[in-house]
Amino acid sequence: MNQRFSSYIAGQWVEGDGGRPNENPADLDTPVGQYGVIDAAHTAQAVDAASAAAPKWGLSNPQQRADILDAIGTEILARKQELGRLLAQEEGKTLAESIGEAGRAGQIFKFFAGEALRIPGEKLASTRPGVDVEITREPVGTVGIIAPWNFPLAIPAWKIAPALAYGNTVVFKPAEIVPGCAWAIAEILSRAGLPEGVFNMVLGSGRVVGQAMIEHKGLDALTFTGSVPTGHALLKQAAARALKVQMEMGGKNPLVVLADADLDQAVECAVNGAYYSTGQRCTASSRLIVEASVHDEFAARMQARMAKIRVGDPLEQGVDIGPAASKAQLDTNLSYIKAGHEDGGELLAGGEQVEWKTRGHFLAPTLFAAKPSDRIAREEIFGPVAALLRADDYEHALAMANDTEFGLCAGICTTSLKHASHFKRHAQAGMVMVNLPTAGVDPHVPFGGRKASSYGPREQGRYAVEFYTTVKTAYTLA
Ligand code: TXE
Repeated sequence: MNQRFSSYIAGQWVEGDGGRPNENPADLDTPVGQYGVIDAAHTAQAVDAASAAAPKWGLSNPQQRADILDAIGTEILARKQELGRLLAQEEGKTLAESIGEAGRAGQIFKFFAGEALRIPGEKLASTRPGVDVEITREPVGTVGIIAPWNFPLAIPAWKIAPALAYGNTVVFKPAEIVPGCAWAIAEILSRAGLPEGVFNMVLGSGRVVGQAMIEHKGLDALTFTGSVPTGHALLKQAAARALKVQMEMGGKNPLVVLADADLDQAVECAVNGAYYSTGQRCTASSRLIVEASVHDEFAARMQARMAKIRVGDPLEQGVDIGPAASKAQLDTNLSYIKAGHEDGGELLAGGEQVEWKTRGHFLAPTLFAAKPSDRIAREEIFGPVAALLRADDYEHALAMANDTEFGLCAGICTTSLKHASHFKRHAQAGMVMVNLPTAGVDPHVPFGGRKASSYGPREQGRYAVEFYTTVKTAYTLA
């Protein structure tokens, strides 16, 4: 395949400037396609088009919105193999994971098709005689979506679908290295019956296109998923102009393994959570906190299990882990492996690049026995590199789990109801997993974290209504 991916603005395809290669991180000599980037002026046109379409779309019949979203979901589900293949080639996730993600994107559109018909409201008696009070929800207006590369179908889906369901218009900016998936989504939406300007997709850099979007006065709200530094920079700009924002940023998620855990199950949770999707999940388990009495046994079982993990081309059968999504991400991973050694960690597995038939960003899944103060145990890496930490007992493990600037997800493997219940209550995270990998969530319930991981209302499920609508309180004297 060597396709050219372009932007979609006001119902038209806009080629943009230059043919930038869209790399396949598993085969650098065979790009997936090319894409053109647009400039600030084109971005402004996209926000103008979305603003112009917002009043009418905001008052559209919810059945119309439901039907459109349902049809989009149906098409994505019917084409999940093909879309999954594109995702695997462009981002490097294994084909099975990529098809799963495409399926999830389809389900999310279907979920929000239903939600379009269930926009909640309340009617209360007033404190004044004869007065009724109604609380209704209305669209925010024009929503800017800035998305990362690690879930190039699912994250756009969980932002675009609720935005449209609740009557907002959209300008969607994907990450630079995944234009193909963004184009595929836009292509499906372009045929779904949305009025002109309701959905726009803009390809280009964060610095030019992302900035032009945020600075445009027509934008009413911004939803962002990405790194902490970018998120915080955007938060300041949003605050300066009182823009409604929702931010999903990093994680440094702990998986606690207690002495009473089923160790085979704990190893599977750790391998899945730390290494699947090449560790490129904000919910990845990057700190494995193990009770001292089973620490060495757990380490040995991890080494044995990790020796069986196959790294390679995500399209090939039997491959468990694909490449890092980009050279920049691979370099980050390698720099943290160096930091792991420098800080005195003991390398238990991996630590080096992997040769494959094609040139790609392949890295062996890596495990260090580390200290809680080591950089690999404190900073988000976003690659297949995890730190194994020793805890004296449950209380110590819980304290270590919470000793982080992040608070997205926390997991525990235990057969103790007492410890599981205590952990669910005391883990300082937006999501908690018991005997499950920290990564892997349902699409119909809230997703998000605390502390530096998230800002603003939760995403997904019925809680998405908080961000994508604004509340109106109306008083009537009958
Ligand atoms: O993120 P960025 P990148 C972390 C992870 C990864 C690192 C870098 O640690 O290694 O971030 O990834 C847009 N104005 N996560 O560079 O820069 C950008 O174009 C407006 C964790 O991809 O935050 C892209 O669309 N927009 C995270 C989006 O922001 C700007 C998932 C994210 O890019 C912009 C992804 C600007 N000035 C990365 N600068 C998670 N935990 O889920 C950039 N962008």
